[in-house]
Order: sequence, then C-alpha cells, then structure tokens
Amino acid sequence: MLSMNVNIAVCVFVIAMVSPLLVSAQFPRVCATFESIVSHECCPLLGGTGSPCGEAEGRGSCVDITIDDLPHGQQYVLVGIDDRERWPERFFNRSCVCNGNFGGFDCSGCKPGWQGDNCLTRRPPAIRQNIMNMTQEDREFFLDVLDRSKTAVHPDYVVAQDHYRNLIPENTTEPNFVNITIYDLFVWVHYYSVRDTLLGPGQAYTAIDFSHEGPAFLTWHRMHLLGLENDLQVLSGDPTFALPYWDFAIGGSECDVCTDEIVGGQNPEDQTLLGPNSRFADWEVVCLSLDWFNDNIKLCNGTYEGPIRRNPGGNIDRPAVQSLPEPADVANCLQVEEYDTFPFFSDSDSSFRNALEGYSEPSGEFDEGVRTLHNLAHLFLNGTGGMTHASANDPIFVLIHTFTDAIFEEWMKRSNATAADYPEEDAPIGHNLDFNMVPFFPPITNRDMFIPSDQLGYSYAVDLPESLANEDAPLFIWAIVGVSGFVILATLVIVLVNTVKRHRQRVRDESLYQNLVAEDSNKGIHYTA
Ligand SMILES: [Cu+2]
Repeated sequence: MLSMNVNIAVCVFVIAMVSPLLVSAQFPRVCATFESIVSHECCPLLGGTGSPCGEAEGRGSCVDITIDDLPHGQQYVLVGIDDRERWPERFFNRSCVCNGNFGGFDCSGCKPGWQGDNCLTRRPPAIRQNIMNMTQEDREFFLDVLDRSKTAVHPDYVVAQDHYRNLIPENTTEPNFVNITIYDLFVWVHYYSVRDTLLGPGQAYTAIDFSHEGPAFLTWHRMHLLGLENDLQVLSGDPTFALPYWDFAIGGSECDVCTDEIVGGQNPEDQTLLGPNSRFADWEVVCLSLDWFNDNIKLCNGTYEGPIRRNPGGNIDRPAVQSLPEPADVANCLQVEEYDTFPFFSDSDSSFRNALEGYSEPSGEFDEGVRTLHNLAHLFLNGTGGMTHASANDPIFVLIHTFTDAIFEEWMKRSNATAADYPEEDAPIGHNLDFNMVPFFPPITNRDMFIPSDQLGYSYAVDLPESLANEDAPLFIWAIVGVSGFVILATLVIVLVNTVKRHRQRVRDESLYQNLVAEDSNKGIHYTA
C-alpha cells in the first residue's frame, strides 16, 4: 500500500516539477497574480503606490524567506511531495520583513498590540473574557460582528480554488484564486493545515497535520485566533475588540453556552441542528467533504455544504465523550512541568501540550484512547465541531480555542517559559520551533507565538485553579472529618443525580442520542480538532 502511495506520489512530483505554477494556498490578493507567482516574490508596494514593503519609507524590506532546515519526526515519510513542506517556499521565496513594530504583508500596518502612524504607541490590550460573564450588550456586539464576518468578503486575502496543477488554466494568465468571506477563510486555513497529502484517487497520505498532535498545536491555534481577532477588529471598527472564551471545564453533560442567545441551542424538530432562533442556524459549513477532495485531487473552494451539526453529549456509542472536562483537569494539566516531550506527538508522556490537547490524562500520563480537555470539548459536541478538518465551521470552535489558549498562557506564566522550552527539531513536520506555520503568510514561526500574550496585544480575564499541591494543607484531623463528610454527601448526591438522570433518559427522544461522528483515523478524519 505504501509503495503504491509512493509511486503515485512520484508521478505527482514529476508533474509538479514541470509545472512552473505551484500555488495552492491563501495569499494576499495583490500577490495572487501571474507575475507574483512566476517570480515567487510577494513584496507589494506600500499601500499600493509606495515602494515595495515601504522600503523607501523605512517601514520594511523585501527579503529571502528563511526556511527551517532541521530534521522533523518520522511520521511524515515523503519528501518533496506535499506543497506545504518547507512552507511557503513552493509558492514564494521572498516576502516583506517589517522593521520595528510595523506589520502586515506590505508593512502598511502595525504588529499586534501597537498603534499610531509609526506604530510606537502601545495599544490597550484586547481583554478576552468569559462569554458567560459578559454584559448582554458586549456579548451581542461580539455575536453580531462574528455573524457579519460570515458574509463579509475578506478585504485582503484570497484562496486557491483548485489544486496547483489546475491553478492557472492553460492559455491564460489568470490564476484560479477566489474571494472568500472572513469567517470562511478562518475555516479554510484550519482545513488546509490538517488536510491530507493529495496523491490521487484513494491514495491520500494521512499521517500529516501541521497544527495538531505536536508542539505547534498551541502556537498554531494562537496565531489562528489572532488572525480572526484582528480581522474582526477591522470589521467592527473597534481596535480593542476581543474574542471571548468558553470555560468548558465545568463537568457534566450540559453545554451552558449552547443556547439560542449564545452559540445556538438545539432544534426541537431535529436535535442535531441548531435552534431556529439562533443566528447561527443559517450558517452553512465549508471544507467538509475531505474524502471527495482527496479522491478528486481538489481543494476546498468555499462551496457551502449544509448546516452546522451539533448534539452536545449525545454520542451514546462513546460514553467517555458524553461529559465535559472537570475543573480539576485544568489544575492538573497546569502542573505538568515540561512543555513537550519526545516524540513530540500524540503519544508524548508527561507533556503539558499533550495533556492540554487531550491525548493523555490531564496529569500528563499517556494512556492510549483517552480524550481529555481540548479534545474532549470538541468530541462532546458530537457533530461538525468534532471533526478536525471541519471543526472551525462551528462558532463554538473560537470559544474552545480561546479557553485552551488561556490555559497555555497561564502555563507559560507559571513556568516562566522561553523558547528553550520548545523543541527545535525532531517534532512532526510543521512543528519545529522555527518552522513557518502553514498556511500563514507572510511567514510566521512557532517561536513568534511562544511568547507572553501581552506582547501580542491581548490578555485574559480568567482565574484558573491553582495546583492542588500549592494550597495550604489542612490539619490531618480536619482532613479525615472533611473527607468522611464529603464521601457521605457525594454518595447521596450521586444516588439523587442517577435517579434524576434515569428518569430524564426515559422521557427523552431516542434520536437525541444518535451518534453523529466516530473516530476513525484510517479515513483521514481524526476528530481531534
Ligand atoms: Cu484545530
């Protein structure tokens, strides 16, 4: 099977070698031109009329892109096949690098957290809050802006609507790029980072993921959120606009944010759909048909593919994902000392990243099959939000990842983390410290995101639990009295809860518990989100 894959892969590679136009990604609209693609250079004129990258104005310069040459892990065995290798070299090898606090693909803007004509003034940080604690006015403002982003065309970026081999149709000089809305770009970028290597019908190479199952999981999603937050700041005209978070570590089987007032309740007619009064009931998903893309060697082009599906806690075939993570899980993962451990993958033991991503116990102990914290929050949703390649379609994705990022931020603070804590080499492809994260452009590395969030212009209003070990130990005798009392009380509560649950379960419609998604990595769909 593998040798067949490789043979087909070689064919693809040969075709790739003879095609001068190797583009299949998201890039600034001004660089999605025949000339830019052929020259492999994306150094736009500042504001459309100035010098390239604002060089004459001292804002930036057009330079060769640095590529990480350190070895990566053994999970991805192909070489020169996937256009995301050595990102973004297949597409562009020169781009703008901005001076000081200037930022943006043409250096016309400021880096996150800075403002003013010369980007010398600190911008007040965007403060990310618990969505349950926001005033109704603030929450409505957030939800309205998010809803508008689903239909507003992205002002600066476009995506390729086909595989690179068909990107520039014969006898034309018009690259096959297409406009995409702000929110759909957010979905597309996530899909593109996890999609399989396209080798031919039925031959996709699935052991590749540039944003999950490795140390870049936290840095990549941090950048992903920052991009959306920045786009929504522009869209709303509010430079302090902040994405809120959902504290998903509340235990139990109720999704407290799943109401029509927040991210959508359940539709009484079909429990796998959102409530008809939710503003998200009309949203349609993109990038869903991964198997079809693989078989037809196509990329997601933003076509709408039906409604968001969600049935929180409803996967009866998998009781382990019917309840949310517990508050103690957050406290426990924050005690894991090392950021990541060899092999820097989903089987890493004693790894903070793997514990928070949710492939090990919150304590860091690796246990195959266990799904906790971030992974559990996704799988609990039992629908679109539980399928890695499509999960970002469900707006609750944003709230799950801001909370995950808040825990990451807390861990960095408590550990005084520096780049020395992040693996420089031997991580899965895309996950080394200095790898340019796929498919962000202009290039940005994992190192760039492994810094305190206030340097990136945002912070969290959050109070995460201290580690249990740090709390004052009560007197021994009180401990015994306390524990005994707790056991008696807990037993009574469990008996009561079980009685209520049994009663509720009997009266609920069976269809509420249908299984929407199942985890099957052989299909290239990992449901880890
Ligand atoms: Cu993800």
